[in-house]
Amino acid sequence: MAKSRVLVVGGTGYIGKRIINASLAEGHPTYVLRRSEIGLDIDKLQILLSFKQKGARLVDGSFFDHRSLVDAVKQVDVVICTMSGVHFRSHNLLMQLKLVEAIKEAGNIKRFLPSEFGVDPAQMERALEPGRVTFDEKMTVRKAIEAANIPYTYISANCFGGYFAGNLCQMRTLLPPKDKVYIYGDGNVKAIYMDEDDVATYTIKSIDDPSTLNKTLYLRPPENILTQMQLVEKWEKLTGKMLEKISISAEDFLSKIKGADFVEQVALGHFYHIFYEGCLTNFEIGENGAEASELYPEVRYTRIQEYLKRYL
Ligand code: NDP
Ligand code: GO6
Repeated sequence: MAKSRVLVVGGTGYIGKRIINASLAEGHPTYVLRRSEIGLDIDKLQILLSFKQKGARLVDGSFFDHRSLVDAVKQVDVVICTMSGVHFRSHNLLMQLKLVEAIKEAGNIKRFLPSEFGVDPAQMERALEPGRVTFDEKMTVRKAIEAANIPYTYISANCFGGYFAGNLCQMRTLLPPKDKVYIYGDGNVKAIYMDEDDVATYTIKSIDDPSTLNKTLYLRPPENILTQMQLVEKWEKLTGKMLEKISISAEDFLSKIKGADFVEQVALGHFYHIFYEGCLTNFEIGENGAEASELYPEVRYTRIQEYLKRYL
């Protein structure tokens, strides 16, 4: 079977870059949207040019030019969107509705992967304000995809290591703490940590796979399902140094939402659901889901122990 042609929208971003690399590595003809809005963003342009050097094809287009999106989509078989969530107070994710419209009109797309890559929004009907905006927007996009009968796969990637593991789940820093570590409650709720390159590898594996058609692919590699205490222990073993542990009650944690800026309010809600409620692990994968490390056992996923070594 010929390798499907892949278009990545949002390719210069954190997870998008890795998806382009994984797509090229798997031998897919890989196309990247070059948005006309990038203007003088020289770093973005250089990243795009570096993709071209590695064999990707750049396609000019804009979310404000419907025709350009339709033309871009017509050149490929699979579209992967990796647009950002909420870094500022803008409804970025809803921009994807324009992409859904273009895919619907083009009519040729065999698989669409919208920008998901985190908590499964379908589990988050009772999520806190304002963090729930990310889940609500992802659900709005899902509804549009399904109403248009576009074949899809949703990737639930759980916690990117860079935001959650390297910092031992501390907020407002991406580095491991040196002396004391804040523990959410008793630190015994299970979360799931992912190397970002593995997120990209599993994502690309899924695009031509009939068993992920119209399903959610959960990334739950068994050895990376850990409580916060287990994660901290792994770091302590690596460094040979014990950290002072300070437990934060759920109540104290929630009280921080008031007065925080918007991005922090969103993040506080997300951290609450993950580390107090256990929203990543408190449900079984059902009929409409599949688990990545079971489907693709040939992928040698990065153990969090190895991931943490980068921070030594
Ligand atoms: P980034 O913030 O890195 O942004 C990705 C891309 O979004 C940018 O490169 C840009 O595309 C595009 N973009 C941003 N603003 C606009 C706009 N106004 N119009 C059009 N395009 C825009 O995204 P991430 O990689 O961090 O996030 C991707 C997904 O992953 C999101 O759904 C997010 O919720 C999820 N996520 C999950 C995490 C986890 O721990 N599981 C952690 C972080 C994110 P271009 O390249 O064209 O300029
Ligand atoms: C990552 C962040 C970390 C924000 C998800 C502020 C969507 C998801 C796990 O954008 O709000 O400290 O699932 O001080 O479905 C942000 C968000 C993380 C990054 C969470 C995310 C995770 C988005 C912070 C901080 C480390």
